This record gives sequence, C-alpha cells and structure tokens, in this order.
Amino acid sequence: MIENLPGDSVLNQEAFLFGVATSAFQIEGAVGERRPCIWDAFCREPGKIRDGSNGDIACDHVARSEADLDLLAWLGVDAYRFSINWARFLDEQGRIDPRGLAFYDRLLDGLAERGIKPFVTLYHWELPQHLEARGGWLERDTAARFRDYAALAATRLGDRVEAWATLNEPWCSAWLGYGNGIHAPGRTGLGAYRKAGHHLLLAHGMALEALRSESKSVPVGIVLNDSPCLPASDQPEDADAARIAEAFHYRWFLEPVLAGRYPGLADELPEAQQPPIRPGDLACIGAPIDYLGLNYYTVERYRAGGPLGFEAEPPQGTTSDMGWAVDPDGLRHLLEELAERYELPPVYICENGIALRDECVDGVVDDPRRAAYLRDHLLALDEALRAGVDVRGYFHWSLLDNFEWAEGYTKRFGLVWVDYDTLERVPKGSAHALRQWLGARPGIRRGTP
Ligand code: IFM
Repeated sequence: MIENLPGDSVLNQEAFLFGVATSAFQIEGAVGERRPCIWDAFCREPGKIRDGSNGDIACDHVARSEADLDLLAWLGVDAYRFSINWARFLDEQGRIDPRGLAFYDRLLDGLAERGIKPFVTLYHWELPQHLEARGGWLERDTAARFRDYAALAATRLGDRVEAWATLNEPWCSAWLGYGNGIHAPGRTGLGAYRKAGHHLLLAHGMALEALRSESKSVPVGIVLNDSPCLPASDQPEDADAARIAEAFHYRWFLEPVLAGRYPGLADELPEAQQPPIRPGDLACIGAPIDYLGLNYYTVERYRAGGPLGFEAEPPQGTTSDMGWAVDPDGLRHLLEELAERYELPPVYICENGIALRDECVDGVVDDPRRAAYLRDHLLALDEALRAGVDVRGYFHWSLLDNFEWAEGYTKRFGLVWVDYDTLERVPKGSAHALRQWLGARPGIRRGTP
C-alpha cells in the first residue's frame, strides 16, 4: 500500500520516526481512579455530546494497557505519542496521586521493554475540574499550576521520556472551549478566546522552562494544529479574508511560539479582545523550542464577509466522516510555507488521520480509504522533505477508535477497531498494511533493546 514511496525517501531511513498517537481522555476510561476534569462535567450537560456519551470507560485503556502496548509492538512502530491526564497524575493539592503515577510508570516501562519511544504530551484538554472552578484558563494562575505539574511529571517520569510536548492544539482549547463553546468547558466570547489562549501560551512557556530544568536532556516542544487557509476565489477581498482567518485561528498560536509576537491582527482588535499580556510574557512564550509538533488534517477556504471579516466555504472534493476536505497536498503546502515564513525548529507531524464509517463484518474491518489516505499524506510529506523541510517523524491519528470529543463515539479514526460493547480490538486493513510497510522498510531493524 505504501509501495509508491520512493526507495530513497527519508521516510525509509532509520532516523525518521514513525508512530501512532492517542490521548488520555479519549482512551483511558477508569474514571473512578482519578479526579474529575472539565470533559467529565461537559459530557454530563445535555446536548453537548452527539451520542450523549462520556469518557468514563472510553477504550478501557488503563485496564488494557498491556494488550494495547502489544498492539503497538505488533504494528512495529518506532514511537508512541500519548498524553498524561493531569487529573489522574495530581490531586487537588497538586500532590502526586500514587495510582496515576503507577499507571504512567507502567506505560513508560512497557514501552521501554518493547523498544518504542514515548512522546509524551502534558495537556490534551483535561483541565482538572477544581481548577476550572477557580476560573480555568481565564485565570493567569492556571498557567503557574501547569508549570508545577510539568515540573513534577519531569522529575518522576522524565528519565524514560523521548520528547515532551507541553500542550496539544491550544487553538482547540481556547477557541472551541472558550470562543464558540462546542468543547469543554463550553464558554463563549471573543474576549474569553484571547484570554484563555494567552494563558495557555503562557502555560506552555512556563512549563518549557520547568521541563528544561527538571529533565535536562529531553527535547521539549508544543503541538499546534494548522490548516492552510486558502481564498475561495481569486478576488482580492477573499485573499484578505483568508489571511485574516489564518491569523485569527492558527497563526494566533504559532506566531507567539515561533516569533515571540502575536500576528499583526492583534493591533486591530478592540481593547476587550486584546490578550492580557504582561511584561516578559512574550519572551517566555517565544523561548526556543526543540521541536514543533504539527497536526494536519485538512485545508480550509474562506470568503470575505460575516462579523469577523471571513466566512468558511463548504469543503470541496472528497471529505472524511468529519466533513473535512481530504487534501494531502495541503500538508506539503503547509510545511513549505511555514519553512519559508519562519525559522522552523525540527518538525514532527504529531497527528494526521481520517474518520471513516468503518464496519466490522465477521471480525474483519476493510478500510482501503484509510490506507490510501496514509499513503497519499506520506507521499506529500516526502515532497516537503525533498524540498528541504526538516521533518523528523510522523504520528498517525489514531492507534484506536476512541472518544471523539463533541462527536462522542460516532467517529472512527483508529487503525484498530474498538467494539464499544465488548471493548475488543480488531486491527483494520490499514493496520495490516501499515505493519507490512513498517516491517519492510529497508535497513531498519527494530526490536527490544
Ligand atoms: O481526536 C482529535 C484529537 O484529540 C486532537 N486532534 C484532532 C483529532 C481529530 O479530531
């Protein structure tokens, strides 16, 4: 399935890491063994989650972690990206919860036994509910609490971590959680978006410092999502609209991290929508990172209009079950454009994948579209590498079908099917194809150290 990949591709070389990704709330379950987080509360609000579900059991990964680690080894991946649930790791007083520590210890040890490199994210959206009760990301103090959490995680787990990521997709936490409210904690408003966004970025900068001092030799980065924002026509006003949309959404997070400043759009915002910047904040946020994690799924098209000056056009061409346009060349475009515009550190594609209406028939899940999606995105990535963009690895989203946030369990992104009644795992056709390719990469010998 990945045969078309040229033999001399960097993707075939040992230094290029191939992995799969998951996140804590989406797979862990074991809700009774941790403190509540904002997603527990949000799921209990009627109408917020499409199928009325929650993360109480999810994929029951905490209880089934050994079997899931075996799946990773069976696939033959070099690396595994997962996240720590803050509300499992620490208690309300900010002290380590021994049960949480034991679970993440087990996971890291299990990965080491299997020779798989752990890429660990500290925040994939599970703010502990007791911090939400104190204002959540609208409070500057939450950034300081995150720094303390990062320092403890580094001290207790850092010896086995290959790379840390502070935050996953702060745009989603800020815009979807505080701007349009479709994610937890479900607040709305442009002022809240900017405020939460700034405190998240500050949390990243403060945690970066803490991680650097506690786990010295481990690279630290952040994972940002970005979709190229393209004009819906060749009219100059649509080109402007696309630029505003890009600055409003994705570059609002990328530019402070990579260049220590907000996009120029910030100067045009009314007072009530300004981020609450204090002296030193931008230097802290823009401190050099060891790598940039990028999550790529789709491209977006914009037309001039609406209260914000831009309106999204319906996606063109083939779409996923999320309704997102499938556009592999957008990945090449994004990487080349970012490399041209910013001084980029090494990049890892930390998420890329497709939701499909998979079905399990007689124990078999045939998903050729996922295998083709993966191949086409790897080919696009290969082009960007040939154009000189320094990408060091690729993580497919996701290892398992899982809780897709406001969509509940209605969307399946996994390489491995999960039967939510029995919690049985069934590797899909794409997982078999990927395993075959990973096993056949010329010159790569992996195994337990
Ligand atoms: O499932 C999510 C993940 O948690 C964050 N990035 C996008 C994925 C697909 O929507």
